[in-house]
Amino acid sequence: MKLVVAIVQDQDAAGVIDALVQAEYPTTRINTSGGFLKRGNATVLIGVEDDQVADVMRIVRQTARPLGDDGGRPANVRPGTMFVLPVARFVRV
Ligand code: 2BA
Repeated sequence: MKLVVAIVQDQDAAGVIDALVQAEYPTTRINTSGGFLKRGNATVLIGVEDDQVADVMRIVRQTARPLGDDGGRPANVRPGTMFVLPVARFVRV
């Protein structure tokens, strides 16, 4: 299992989450801020099986606003930044 940590721009977060939920991926949104610009962004946590990681990353890529369509985003900010972490244990109580 892997945890995908996707940092996306505030204005894109709802669309990214809607697309992930539509595809039946569980998501948790944390409202965060970038350390450099100190502007609000959103961190989306998605815990999935290894073979689902590529699909999750595809959905984030496709639904976060592409470069060139800034939607108010500063030019140097990418649509998304993703980390893929191994999950040692997943427990639901
Ligand atoms: P921020 O830290 O507010 O960074 C916003 C943008 O400012 C970055 O866009 C980058 O273009 C620029 N930037 C960041 N640090 C810089 C520095 N030390 N010197 C010059 N320019 C700098 P992105 O790279 O697209 O990052 C967007 C947001 O994603 C970041 O917001 C941060 O919240 C997160 N992020 C990016 N890389 C990260 C990493 N390695 N670890 C943790 N969070 C990261």
